[in-house]
This record gives sequence, C-alpha cells and structure tokens, in this order.
Amino acid sequence: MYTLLHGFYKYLTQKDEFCVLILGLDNAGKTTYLECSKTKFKKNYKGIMPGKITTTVGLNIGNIDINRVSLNFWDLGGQTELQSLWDKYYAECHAIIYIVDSSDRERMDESRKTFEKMIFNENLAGIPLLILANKQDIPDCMGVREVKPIFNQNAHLIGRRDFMVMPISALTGDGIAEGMQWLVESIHRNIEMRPPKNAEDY
Ligand code: G3D
Repeated sequence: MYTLLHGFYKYLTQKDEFCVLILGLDNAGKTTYLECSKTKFKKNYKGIMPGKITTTVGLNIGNIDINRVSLNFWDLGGQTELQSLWDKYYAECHAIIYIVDSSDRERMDESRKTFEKMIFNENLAGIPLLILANKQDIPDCMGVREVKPIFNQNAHLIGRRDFMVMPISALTGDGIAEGMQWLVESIHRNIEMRPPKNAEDY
C-alpha cells in the first residue's frame, strides 16, 4: 500500500527534467541571459547586477522550474578555445539556445559559422534550436528580419526540426518569457526522440 501511495505521490509531484545548452560567441550575452531568466522565473531569486556579470569562462549552470518541467541550463564559454568542449554536452541536451549579439555586425558571420559547425554534429540532429537575437535595446542593432536569413543559410542542416529566431534584450528582459514558452513546447514535441533525463524513474 505504501509503495502504491508513494508511487502515486511521485507521479503527481515529479517534474520532467531537461537539459538546455546556452551557446554563442563570447560577449553575446549568455551569462546575462541566464541571470535574467533566473530572475524572471525563480521565486525569491535576487539576480546579479548586470554591471557585475562577467563573461562566461568555463561553465555557468542554472535551474528553472516551469509548471511540471524542470530545465537545467548549461551556459558554456564562447571563446574559441572553449568551443571545442561544446560537443561533449550534445548527446545529453534536449534543446539549444544560441545567443547572437545583434549589435555586432562585424562578428555576425563568425557567429553563423560557429552555429554551422555546431549543428553539423550528428548528436544534435532533430534537437530544437532557438536563436535569440540579443541586445535589441541597442539602437541600429540587427532585427530578426536581418538575422534570420543569415542563419537560414544553414537550412539544409537545420532540416525539419523546431527552429525559431526571436528578438530579446537580456538586459531589459524583453522577449525572455516568449522564448522560454517556445522552448518548453518544442522540448515536449521532441520528447520521443529525447525523453526527460529522469524518464527511467517513472
Ligand atoms: P557572454 O556570457 O556571452 O560572454 P555576457 O556575455 O553576458 O557577459 O555579456 C557581455 C556584455 O554584453 C556585457 O557588457 C553585458 O552587460 C552586455 N549585454 C548582454 N546582454 C545585453 C543586452 O541585451 N543589451 C545590452 N545593451 N547589453 C547586453 P559588459 O559591458 O559588462 O562587457
């Protein structure tokens, strides 16, 4: 009887756990994005002041619970020497958030090439991709209408998976909630291909 009740309780309270990688060039705003998301979605979380956030060197991790879903975020460093570590995490992840500095036109092609190299990896086949065109608060930055065609050059590698380019400002928080909603829905759509990390506990 206890086992039955315990199992039922577990069923009612257990959250599906998923892992999301936050990737992009250094200075794109990955750390700021994760901080902003935690501030928005975690009760009582007091975020770090944007001025005190330093660029990702190594790894930042964070967890956000949304309804019955628990998202574990891995913000990996974007410097060239750290990019070689990204693929160690591909087989385990359920979605990718790729952050672009929309105000940095000079590095846009470098960002696209890094994205191309990333999605070429077979461990990411079919995995939902969310490109966040960050820093939309900066005047004269590139909007989604400019950023999207650049990354669409890799349409043959993106294929039929869930793919979206959305505008955000990690500094003001604009667009963060919409992106998170898309992410959760896409992860659910792909659940047969990549079941939750804790699926075997059910
Ligand atoms: P990274 O983790 O991808 O390396 P960071 O990037 O999160 O450290 O951000 C790099 C710089 O971009 C930081 O400025 C940060 O404040 C800024 N930034 C991040 N997101 C936004 C945004 O949406 N709008 C604006 N205007 N700036 C943003 P500093 O000056 O500390 O280097």
